[in-house]
Amino acid sequence: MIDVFFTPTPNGHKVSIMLEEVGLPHTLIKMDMLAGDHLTPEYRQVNPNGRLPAIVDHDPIGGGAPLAIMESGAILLYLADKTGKLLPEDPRARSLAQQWLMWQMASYGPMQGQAHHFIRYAPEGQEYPVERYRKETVRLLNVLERRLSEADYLAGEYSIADIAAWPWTRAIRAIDLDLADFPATESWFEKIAIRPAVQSGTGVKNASNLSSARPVLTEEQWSNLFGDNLHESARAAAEKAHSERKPA
Ligand SMILES: N[C@@H](CCC(=O)N[C@@H](CS)C(=O)NCC(=O)O)C(=O)O
Repeated sequence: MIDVFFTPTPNGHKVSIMLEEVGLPHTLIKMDMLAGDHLTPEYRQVNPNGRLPAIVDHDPIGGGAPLAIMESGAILLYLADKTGKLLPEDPRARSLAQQWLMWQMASYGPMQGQAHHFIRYAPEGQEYPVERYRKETVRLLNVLERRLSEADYLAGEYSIADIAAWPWTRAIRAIDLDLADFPATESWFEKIAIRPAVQSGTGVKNASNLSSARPVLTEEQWSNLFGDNLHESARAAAEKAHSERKPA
């Protein structure tokens, strides 16, 4: 059994979709980020970075004690390893899957994540970062569009690279971008959206239904997501670990 520390965001959906695709039994532990569930010392034992998602595999590859894994890309690689599914065997296709997975983890997710922050959460009127991150997201969508114009899937066949990029492509609607401007990406998106594992992993039949409303947060919720509570939890964890360090 695998515990999934889960929130229904693009990074969370990568893992819930993957687990449905490979058919591994799992328990979703719903974490309320607004309430600061991710800031506790207990959760930091699972994910030292204090972010979501993370998993704990109680029956890990190689046996032994339960294994905690952070970072959605590392989780996808681990689950592919564990099941022998969705990471091609062929060395070229395997490398392509890894390349596009790293591209999503290093660029497509983080740049778009910043666009979401400045468009939907930061104080309004900050034109430069809004323009910078929305344009960077459009650039990355053009990179995706080029690739998907020459191949049906990112690695040639459906793989963890598509599972990583799909939820972030779904999210562009919330920053007022239109998938219709990227036709090859749109047809790839629709093809994946009707997969049963994607529908059960996201809990929705219509992947296009994604709100772009600007959330209204209390001060406490803001602090848990972006402010002092978030930063203090990381500082306190480092201080505690330092004070418990054994002399060399
Ligand atoms: N690179 C990480 C990013 C994780 C991440 O930033 N997750 C967001 C939710 S999608 C989060 O935990 N936000 C809470 C916070 O920033 O404190 C991954 O792919 O797992």
